[in-house]
Amino acid sequence: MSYTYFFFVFIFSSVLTICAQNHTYVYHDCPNTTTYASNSTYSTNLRTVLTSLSSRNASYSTGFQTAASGQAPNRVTGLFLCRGDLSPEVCRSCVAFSVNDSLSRCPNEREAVLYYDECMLRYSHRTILSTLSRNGEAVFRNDTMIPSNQLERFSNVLMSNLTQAVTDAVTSPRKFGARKAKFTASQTVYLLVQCTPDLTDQDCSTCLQISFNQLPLDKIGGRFILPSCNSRFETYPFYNQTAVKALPPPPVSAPERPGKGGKANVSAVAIVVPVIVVVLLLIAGYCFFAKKKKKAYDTAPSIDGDEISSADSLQLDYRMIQAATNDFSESNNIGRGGFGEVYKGTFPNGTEVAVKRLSKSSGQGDAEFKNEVAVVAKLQHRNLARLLGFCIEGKERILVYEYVPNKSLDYFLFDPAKEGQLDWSHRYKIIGGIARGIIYLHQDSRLTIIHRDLKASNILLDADMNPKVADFGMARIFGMNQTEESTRRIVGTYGYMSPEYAMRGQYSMKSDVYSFGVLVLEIISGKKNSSFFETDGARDLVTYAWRLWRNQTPLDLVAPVMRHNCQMNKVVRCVHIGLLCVQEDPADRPTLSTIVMMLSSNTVTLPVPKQPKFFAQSRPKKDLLDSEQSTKSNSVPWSIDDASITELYPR
Ligand SMILES: *[C@@H]1O[C@H](CO)[C@@H](O)[C@H](O)[C@H]1NC(C)=O
Ligand SMILES: *[C@@H]1O[C@H](CO)[C@@H](O)[C@H](O)[C@H]1NC(C)=O
Ligand SMILES: *[C@@H]1O[C@H](CO)[C@@H](O)[C@H](O)[C@H]1NC(C)=O
Ligand SMILES: *[C@@H]1O[C@H](CO)[C@@H](O)[C@H](O)[C@H]1NC(C)=O
Ligand SMILES: *[C@@H]1O[C@H](CO)[C@@H](O)[C@H](O)[C@H]1NC(C)=O
Ligand SMILES: *[C@@H]1O[C@H](CO)[C@@H](O)[C@H](O)[C@H]1NC(C)=O
Ligand SMILES: *[C@@H]1O[C@H](CO)[C@@H](O)[C@H](O)[C@H]1NC(C)=O
Ligand SMILES: CC(=O)N[C@H]1CO[C@H](CO)[C@@H](O)[C@@H]1O
Repeated sequence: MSYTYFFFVFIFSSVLTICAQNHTYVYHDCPNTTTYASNSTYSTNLRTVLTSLSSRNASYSTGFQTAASGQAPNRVTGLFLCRGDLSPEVCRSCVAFSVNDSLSRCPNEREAVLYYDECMLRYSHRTILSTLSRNGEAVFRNDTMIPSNQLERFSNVLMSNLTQAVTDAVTSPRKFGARKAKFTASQTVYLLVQCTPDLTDQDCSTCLQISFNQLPLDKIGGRFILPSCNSRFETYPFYNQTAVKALPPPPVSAPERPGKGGKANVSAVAIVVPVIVVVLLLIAGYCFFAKKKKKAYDTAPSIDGDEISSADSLQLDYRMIQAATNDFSESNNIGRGGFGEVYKGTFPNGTEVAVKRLSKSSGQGDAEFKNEVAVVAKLQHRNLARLLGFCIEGKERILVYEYVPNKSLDYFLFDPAKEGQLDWSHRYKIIGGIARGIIYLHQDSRLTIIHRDLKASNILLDADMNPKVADFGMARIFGMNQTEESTRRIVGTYGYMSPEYAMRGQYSMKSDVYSFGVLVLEIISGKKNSSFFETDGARDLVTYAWRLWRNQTPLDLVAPVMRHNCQMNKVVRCVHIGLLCVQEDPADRPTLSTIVMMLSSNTVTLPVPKQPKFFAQSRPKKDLLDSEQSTKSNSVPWSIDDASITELYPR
């Protein structure tokens, strides 16, 4: 043994350590609900598992390794999975990095999953092998949209090639598939799917279906990660294409052979030293090269931490909410919505929230409730009120939203003392913002959420009077069937409901368009559709607006408070759009993306509106969840020129 050997090993490992930096962290999940004590058996077992996973003999060449230690209840099972295209060296370096990283990110949690661009590390006290798991899943999207003229081609190419990649993965020993596909002459999309190889083909396939169904196919990049599988696509090469072509890779012998210094002696220094120099140069070159290359394919999307949401991380403590709302005190009550009372809450760190205490039982179990909340919490858009978390305490269910300071649109619009605060530019901005929020619900989120209860009191205004649509996704949270296009449970508010929804329970994106149309007319006129005082023989705002339109005096609709201070051509265009939205036949109503186009361009020619239809109801009624009988028997369809109904009721 010579000092040369130690010198060599020292230098070599320091270089390797430098090389081992920079594995791109993506996300981790380690619920602090189950923890271990630092001196416990569990802690010892976990160390054993982590040491074994990062030991020299773990199988970095297959990219997957499991390890277990101890007896239940202190048994620890762990595993790592490296991205299928990586060399054993990169895999090993990522695993070493993640093991080290786990100690600081998840210092005493019994189970954890940590994701990096190059690998995933996972451990648990449960049986995790050969089991499809969704605990700790997350979605990431690039904010940049695919241009709409390429959207169809893009999603078709992506979908068909993803399906093919899933088949490749399921049938391959490494459970890995990667492809690239051109979607225009010059643009290519790269996609990758992978399961942990312990899954059965069936589970792998199921998991990847879950994963790729959540991918945002209208964005230029995205990924969906689960402990059992993941999928990702980008419009730049983020994996090593050469390596993918060469799969399955030949088993590679353990790296770091040069340290065979056992036989070295002083006389060998003359040979060893130049070798060291050469090797160091090679390593340095490799590091340099690898870093450069990394730039080429690893300009990974900067992951927006805000996009992460998983059911567990959203669950809040009941006592904390009680404290924040002063035990739901009357003075904290800031309103009541269709689904319960809303309270203002303030957490100890000063964060203000709106706490909605659900009044109606949701008819589904805790697990489904949690899942749906997690889904709805993932819907994030500038023009949507953000769902921050939830709480379950016995039968009580609570939703926690971001607090929006300026109350809701109705509070300004219909109050003579406040309507002056909304000038034309505010109102125009609000109309556009609502439309963009709903487009996101309808198409951009990949979920197709139909709001079903759009109304002025569901449009919150932030400090700059930007609108935020609230109360979306409630049908999901309440466990209503999302696939049926017709429902017996009507959630909605008279005055805003489309005729086909109010009468037959048929809803579609076009029923939201109808409600949007009513909102636009309300925003321009400052009058409430459902408590409209008879003007010129019209009994509701929709009819009134139509009469003015027919008489070619649409500007008479404009709220007096801003009549002398608005852009007339835009106002007329908005009235026109509003009337197109409230057409009786859903097919005659434009989609929201068309509406946004109509709003933003003065050159798009709008169709001529026909006489709209408004549906009035013969008995005062608030929100209608669970009131199917009353909607069927007590309400009558009402054509606007039908004089048989003489009264209208406020909602
Ligand atoms: C879990 O973490 C949250 C936030 O970091 C903290 O407020 C809560 O007290 C923790 N719970 C436990 C049981 O440690
Ligand atoms: C671990 O246990 C030893 C004795 O068993 C004790 O002295 C030490 O303080 C413990 N350390 C921690 C961090 O609890
Ligand atoms: C590595 O080898 C040691 C000794 O042969 C063995 O105890 C350990 O379980 C091995 N680790 C793995 C991950 O195979
Ligand atoms: C392990 O993590 C600590 C910080 O948590 C860091 O200082 C150290 O360099 C890391 N070691 C390796 C080998 O990455
Ligand atoms: C994949 O993408 C290409 C375009 O590059 C397309 O022609 C092909 O149909 C897609 N589907 C499959 C299964 O390869
Ligand atoms: C890509 O893979 C090939 C073949 O495995 C390898 O020679 C090359 O170094 C890899 N490139 C990078 C940047 O890792
Ligand atoms: C989106 O993708 C582009 C290019 O593909 C990349 O430069 C950017 O960092 C990505 N942004 C996010 C937020 O992922
Ligand atoms: C993203 C990242 O972790 N970058 C680090 C890569 O490593 C160098 C040093 O090796 C750091 O300075 C960077 O911050």
